[in-house]
Amino acid sequence: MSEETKTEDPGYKAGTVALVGRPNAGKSTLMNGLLAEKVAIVSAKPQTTRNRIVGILSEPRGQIVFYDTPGVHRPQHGMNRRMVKAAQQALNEADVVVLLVDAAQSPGSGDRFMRDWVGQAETRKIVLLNKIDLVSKPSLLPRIADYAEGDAFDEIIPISALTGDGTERVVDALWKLLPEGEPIYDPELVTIHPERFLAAERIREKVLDVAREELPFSTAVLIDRYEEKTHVVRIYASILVERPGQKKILIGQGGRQIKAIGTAARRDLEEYLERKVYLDLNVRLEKNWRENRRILSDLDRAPFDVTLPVMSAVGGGPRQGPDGLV
Ligand SMILES: Nc1nc2c(ncn2[C@@H]2O[C@H](COP(=O)(O)OP(=O)(O)OP(=O)(O)O)[C@@H](O)[C@H]2O)c(=O)[nH]1
Ligand SMILES: [Mg+2]
Repeated sequence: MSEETKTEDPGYKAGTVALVGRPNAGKSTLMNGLLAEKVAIVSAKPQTTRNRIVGILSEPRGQIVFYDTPGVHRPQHGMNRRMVKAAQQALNEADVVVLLVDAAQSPGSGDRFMRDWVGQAETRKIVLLNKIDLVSKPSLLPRIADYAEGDAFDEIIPISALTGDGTERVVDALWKLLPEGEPIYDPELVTIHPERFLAAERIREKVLDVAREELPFSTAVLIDRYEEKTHVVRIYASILVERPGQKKILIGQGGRQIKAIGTAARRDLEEYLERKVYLDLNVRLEKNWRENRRILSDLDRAPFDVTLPVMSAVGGGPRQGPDGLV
């Protein structure tokens, strides 16, 4: 950062905030809402976020660097162990931890686990009771009392990440808890991830929109080739599946399903990249990819690595031919 962009303001705050919680609690929705920009993908399916996603909020009073994290769950695959580890690491590294709770679901053992897990963190912490647009106010009272017990949390704030209700209070509370300091990133940035990763995420979001049963958990998107021209971006991506039956479902009768995914993804990408997008989707069978170290390490690096080789995907070799040309 150049000298000129540094702030001399002694009151300037800067720090990191980890958003953690169970899958589907609304972490990504909240981060996007606070940034007023779609950085993280969102879906009604649990376990949507798979890596730490960085979102940057810069204001005259300071900079908040958010870590959106994968929902914490009992991991049954290598991929899921990495997801939970990513959440743990973000929690360990952040200046402030924000626990999101889905207040529209009745409390259970998963919520108690999260409360204790976050409660033990040696940082300042806030708990947010999210989705209050779906619940009656009185029903929140016992939950607020529950989180107030033991004084583990600095604040307990009911919000709706979807409507924005209460979220201003969250930002005010964060400013209070964050340390003074220099901006961590260039205040012009809203995220640090390469476009090609965010493009892959947006494609995966469209897959999640249509996928059912096991499919959401068994798919991943790898960018095989990403070519940027002045007026067009050409994206060649593989959607990984684990079983032949899943490939069939994702392609659909006469290619209908993959075409619908491709059309929705292309529209979204054109809006995001502000250019025409040529999108080639290829459904690829990779048995047990969720245990495959090479694929997992490629997927781990993708959010931060702009120098991934053009054909980063395992299996290598020529593409199987486009079955999702749009
Ligand atoms: N009604 C309502 N729905 C919400 C709210 N916040 C999030 N949602 C919905 O809850 C679902 C999950 O939201 P996400 O933001 O993807 O949740 P997440 O915590 O990031 O989930 P993972 O990435 O799977 O851990 C989506 O369908 C959102 O639209 C809210 O305040 N009210
Ligand atoms: Mg998420």
